[in-house]
Amino acid sequence: MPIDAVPRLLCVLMLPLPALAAQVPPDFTEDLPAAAATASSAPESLAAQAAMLAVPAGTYPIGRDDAAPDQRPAHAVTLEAFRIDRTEVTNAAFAEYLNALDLQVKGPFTAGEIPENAGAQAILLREGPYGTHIQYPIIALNDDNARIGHDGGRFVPTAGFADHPVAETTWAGARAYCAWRGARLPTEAEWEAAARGEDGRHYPWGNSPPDATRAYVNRDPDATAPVGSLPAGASPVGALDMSGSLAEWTSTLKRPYPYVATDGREDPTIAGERVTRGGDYQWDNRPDTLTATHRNGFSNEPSQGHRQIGIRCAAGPA
Ligand SMILES: [Ca+2]
Ligand SMILES: [Ca+2]
Repeated sequence: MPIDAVPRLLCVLMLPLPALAAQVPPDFTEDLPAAAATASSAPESLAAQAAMLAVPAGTYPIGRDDAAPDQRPAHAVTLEAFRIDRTEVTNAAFAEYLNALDLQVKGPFTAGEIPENAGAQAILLREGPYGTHIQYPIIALNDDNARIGHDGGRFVPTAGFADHPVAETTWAGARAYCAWRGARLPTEAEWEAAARGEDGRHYPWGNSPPDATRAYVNRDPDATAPVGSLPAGASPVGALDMSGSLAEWTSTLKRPYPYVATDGREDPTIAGERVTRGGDYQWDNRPDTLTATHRNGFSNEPSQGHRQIGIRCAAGPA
């Protein structure tokens, strides 16, 4: 059983515990002003923004009747045109955002080891024990699976991981990163449309089962790969790693289908589980967890960073 599934199980068995995900997400875009991204301060983030892929307006198939109950019923959702990132957000790009925040944090420290005397604002970079809700950071740089440290007064990716996907961001941290870049998180319907297109395929690349050329999966806990390394896994719009590598935060609260954008599930001020999509490199090693419709990720703690969850931003038309 995945480690992150254990607290969810305990919560069911050992009431009363604080309800999981009961915390209203902070709005870091309001609370923490960030310097505007410029070509010199944020080259990776601006390049990702410029490379976003267009997804046409249309009516897209969402869900499946022949899959897990939370994917039923199959239905159609009409979407406005939007754009989505070609790849997952990298450690280098996310470090640019942390630097733009000008946090008063004392380094140096390496990823996973924030010292106690790092300063009051280090609380924004430190998660507490799973399920305790003692704080809601931007990213959990105190987790062993984070890949961003601090050196020379700046946040820097761990050597060798600059172009790997950023993990350990909380839901609100992921949302704030995209907003800083001039984007947002995709809704889960947008994510599925970008991954699946209009033909109702099961996987981003079609209907054949996952293999090592299409989905980066079945790996050790620290074995992420550079983003976009499997071109054969591209979705109909050209998005890479939608299945595998890291699972990806969406803007959407986990609620039963059909997907209705106006029923409150897109309200960022409501506490609760936020859907992650796409399966991840570590836990989701079965074909049914790697489909473009799978929505049962280990994302019931949006206030925590997770080693297996990353970010892909969306935006309106260019
Ligand atoms: Ca992914
Ligand atoms: Ca964590």
